[in-house]
Amino acid sequence: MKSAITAGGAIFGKLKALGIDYVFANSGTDFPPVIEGLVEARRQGLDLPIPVTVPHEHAAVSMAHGAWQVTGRPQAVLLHTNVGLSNGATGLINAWCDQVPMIVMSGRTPVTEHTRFGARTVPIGWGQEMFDQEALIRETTKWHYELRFPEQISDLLDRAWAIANSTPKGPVYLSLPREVLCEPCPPEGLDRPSRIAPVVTAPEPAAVQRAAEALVGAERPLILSQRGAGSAEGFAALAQLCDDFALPLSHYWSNQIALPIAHPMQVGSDPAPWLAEADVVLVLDALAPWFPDKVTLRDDVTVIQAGPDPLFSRTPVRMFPAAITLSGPVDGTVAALGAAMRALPLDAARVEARRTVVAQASDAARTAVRAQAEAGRGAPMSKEWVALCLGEVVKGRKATVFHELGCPLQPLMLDQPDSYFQEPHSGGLGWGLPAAMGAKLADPERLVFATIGDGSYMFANPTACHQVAEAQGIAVVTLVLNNEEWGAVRQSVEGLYPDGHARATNEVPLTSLRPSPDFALTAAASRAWTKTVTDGADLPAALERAVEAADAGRQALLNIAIARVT
Ligand SMILES: Cc1ncc(C[n+]2csc(CCOP(=O)(O)OP(=O)(O)O)c2C)c(N)n1
Ligand SMILES: [Mg+2]
Repeated sequence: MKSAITAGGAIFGKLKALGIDYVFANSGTDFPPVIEGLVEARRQGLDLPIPVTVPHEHAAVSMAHGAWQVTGRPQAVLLHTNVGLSNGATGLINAWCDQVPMIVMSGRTPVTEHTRFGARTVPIGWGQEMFDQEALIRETTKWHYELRFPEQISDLLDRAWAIANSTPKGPVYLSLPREVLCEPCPPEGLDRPSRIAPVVTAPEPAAVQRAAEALVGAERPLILSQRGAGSAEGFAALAQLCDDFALPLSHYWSNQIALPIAHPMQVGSDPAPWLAEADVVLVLDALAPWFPDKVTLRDDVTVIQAGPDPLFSRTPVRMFPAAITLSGPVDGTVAALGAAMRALPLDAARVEARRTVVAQASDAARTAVRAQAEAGRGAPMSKEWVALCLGEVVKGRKATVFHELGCPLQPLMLDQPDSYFQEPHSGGLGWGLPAAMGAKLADPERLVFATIGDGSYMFANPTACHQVAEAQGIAVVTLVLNNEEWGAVRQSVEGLYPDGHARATNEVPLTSLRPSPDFALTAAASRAWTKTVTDGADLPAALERAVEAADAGRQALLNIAIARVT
């Protein structure tokens, strides 16, 4: 890059130099220097990220989220002033909760009323002004700032990128006043990667040693994992660790897998019976590792908490004990723990005895999961049956299943580290479909499914999503698990008031989504391949056809009739 360029375009060049492939954008009157600058940058022959027009901001942020999950490459989002940012704020709550790095920017309405180039030209210039626009996302970003001068672009984005990628990772935000975007930006620094290296933390060696001694000496150890093993290497290392030391692992409310579901040490989604007897519990990147209202641990239990932010310091109330705390990315911690544990003397007989017990329980749990899933094969069918069928279809393929009130984890029987992503524990619905789309866009060879409830599908702004999928050739397969209600809300009412008034009614108020729209028509409006499936017996064939459509490059949607759970 030799000559100055409009600041709005300079940002794109710098983002590419930082390794960003996509800018998910939803534009407005703050964008003229961005759009003009983008074309100027193209004409200068600069290497630029691909700008993707996304007609809803929640979808834009969620696409960046999903793209990062399958590639490990952070992406950027560019929104319109305060109004675009507030529409994207739920996506940021999700990215924050899941520790997903991304650079989010939004315009700032012009601060000048006349004379200066870029000053206010329409009434929204006044209407969108805020005293503190950053307040909208302050709690859900690691760093936030406003661009004051065009020559700051390179250095500020270096800093933003490095902070987003530091342990624990997370989103950052930069607001972009229109007058600054209109100014020429000097070329220095715009074409080089960040001069600032991200911080990667590692657990204290003494703490690793104590944790290793506790785990090797344990009679009844247990691992609870919610957010996977950190990387493919971490996944393999954790499987080896569980194998070598016969360590049972439970996927309690997990939104990624840490161990293949068929692994003999994978004991399912309910840790309660294991927790009650455990003498050492390794909590591996788990925000809410058990249900304190229902679970009583042994008095002499040693709880080890490990993860990028093992005490989840930005969560106000979280009192789970931590006798030993291991701070750092999960893969590094697993490697360090493994090395320390293998250096210690081992009671091999005890490990082998435990292996037999755990493997039997693991096997029995899988058999029960399968039987329950098969029993849900009717018309309408269960979510578990859909999961079982989907698991068969993806076997042997490079595939990822996104879940938002969708296919439950256990019957899917997945075995790859990046094969499953569930909505973050923040639960800002509308994430599943666009996250799956972001993943498919960033890794088109991958077979990608969005398995989502009918409520979640509507939260996703489906018309916007299908429009983007068609425009960008994103051949994602959407499975709408349609029970014609917000089942989770109804079940929550019935859980809190099991003998209550609401439960006694035929239709619990504020939870019904009847009459259900014909979602196949919503997707067909953007020329998706679609089918409605009402009988479980027809599902395997329908899934095969949907996958064929996706393999041929066309988005597909199955609207699947799901039985209400009582
Ligand atoms: C943005 C947002 N609004 C509301 C909620 C509250 N909520 C949690 S689960 C749920 C219902 C989900 O319905 P659906 O996707 O159809 O799944 P189901 O429970 O019926 O299987 C709602 C509304 C939320 N989590 N996020
Ligand atoms: Mg539903």
